[in-house]
Amino acid sequence: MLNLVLFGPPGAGKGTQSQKLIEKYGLIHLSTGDLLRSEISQGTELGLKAKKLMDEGLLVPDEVVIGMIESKIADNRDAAGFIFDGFPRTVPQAEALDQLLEKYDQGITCMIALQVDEQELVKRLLLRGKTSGRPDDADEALIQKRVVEYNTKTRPVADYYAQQGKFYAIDGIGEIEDIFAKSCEIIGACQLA
Ligand code: B4P
Repeated sequence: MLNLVLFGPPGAGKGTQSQKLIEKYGLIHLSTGDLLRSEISQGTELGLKAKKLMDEGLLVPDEVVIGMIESKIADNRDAAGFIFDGFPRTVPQAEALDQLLEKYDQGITCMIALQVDEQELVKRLLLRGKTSGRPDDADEALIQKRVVEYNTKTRPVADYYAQQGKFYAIDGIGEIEDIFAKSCEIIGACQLA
C-alpha cells in the first residue's frame, strides 16, 4: 500500500495537491477537515461541537479525529492506499495513526510537507474565503490564530516523521503543476526505497 501524509500550515495547498495525487495513484482521500465539515452540514452532535472550535481557529480534540480516521480505514481495507490530508495534526494523532496502520501490517510511506510563508497563507485563505463560505477563512485575525495553532501543536509532527526517515519538504509556493511533479518524484523515490 501507498500511504501518504500531506502536511503543511492552513492554506498550504494540502487539499489542492491531494485531489491530483488521488487521481494519479488511485488512493482513498482522508481529509479530517472535509470529514468534520460533513458532520457540521449534517448537524450531528459531533459536528456541533467541532464547529464551535473550528470557527475559532482551534483544533478539535484528538479522540474525535482519530475515531473518524479509524472507521474510514476499517471501511476501506482493500484500498491501494490512503492519502491523509490535514491529519495527523498533533503528535498523539501521529502515534495513533501508526498504531491503526500496524493492525493491518501497514505503515506510512512518507510525509510530504508543503512549505509556505505566513504572508502567502493569509493571502490565499482570504481569497478562498470570498467564495468558500468557510467561517475560518473569513478574517485575518482568525487565520493568524490557525497559524499559531499550527506552529505550536502541529509543527512537531514533522519531527515525528523525520525521526522515522519519512519526512520530505517541498516549496509550496509556485505553480500547482510544478508542486505536484515534485511530490510525484518524492513518492517514486520512496516506492523504490
Ligand atoms: P482543513 O480542512 O484541513 O484545511 P486547511 O488547512 O485550511 O487547508 P489546505 O492546506 O487543505 O488548503 P487548500 O489546498 O484548500 O482544516 C480546517 C480546520 O479543521 C482546522 O483549522 C481544524 O479546526 C479542523 N481540523 C482538521 N483536521 C484536524 C485534525 N486532524 N485535528 C484537529 N483539528 C482538525 O489551499 C488553500 C487555498 O490556496 C485554496 O484556495 C487553493 O486554491 C490555493 N492554493 C493551493 N495551492 C496553491 C498554489 N500553489 N498557488 C496559489 N494558490 C494555491
